[in-house]
Formats: sequence, structure tokens, C-alpha cells
Amino acid sequence: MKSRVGLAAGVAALAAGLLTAPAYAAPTVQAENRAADTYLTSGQGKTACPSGRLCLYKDINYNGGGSAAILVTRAKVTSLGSYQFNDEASSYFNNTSLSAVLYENDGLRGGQLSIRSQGSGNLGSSWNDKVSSLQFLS
Ligand SMILES: [Ca+2]
Repeated sequence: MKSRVGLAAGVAALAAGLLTAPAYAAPTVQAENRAADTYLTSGQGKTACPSGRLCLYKDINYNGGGSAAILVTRAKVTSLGSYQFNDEASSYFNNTSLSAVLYENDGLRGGQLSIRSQGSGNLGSSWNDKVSSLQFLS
């Protein structure tokens, strides 16, 4: 009798685990979705940045050393950490018609770096791996 109770409990626990597994397996990084305002992809070069988007590249020279992560956006991002891109950006290309501001901290706080429309380049030693949020200026 005792062993049967144990088995039942085990089966119940297993079933509960199976039922909850999809929730734990859900990715924290938004899958690439080119219709989304913001998404993470990978690639290299300024040509990897779609028109109408601002791109933050993980490495300098637009991932010049090889394909690497690119954060692509056309909207305010209050926490790049939501895209596993906090303090990661090393170069940028603002392929939009709007100016943008990059911020040192989450929530559009801390130091600010203004990026003009069509501006691009490396973030430099003072901004390398520091950007945590951003917004566009209308
Ligand atoms: Ca930061």
C-alpha cells in the first residue's frame, strides 16, 4: 500500500512537471520576428540593419570580426536586458529618419549619447558595453 501511494505521488509529480515544462522552456529572448518593434538577430555589416531601424552591434565595426548579435529596433527600449543585450553594444547604425538617444542605465536614465539620423560608428571606450536603454526623438 505504501509503495502504491509513492508511485501515485511520483506519477502526479511527473505529470505536473510535464504540464509546467513549457512555461520554463519559454525563451527569455524574443525570437527573431522582423515585424516586431524590437528583436535580436545576428549578422555583420551595416547592410544587416534594415531601413527604418536602429541597430546595436555586439562588436565593433558592425560586428566586423564575424557574425554576432545585433539588436534591431524602431521603438523605445527601456531595458535592453529584456533582449539579453544589456551592456553589450559596441557599434551602432541608426538607419532611421529620427535622432535617437542611448542611455547608460535602464529606464532611460544615466549618461546619454545622442545619435543622429543615419549616424553610425563605434561606441568608443567611454560607451563600449554600457548602453542599457534607448529612445527615439520625434
Ligand atoms: Ca549600462
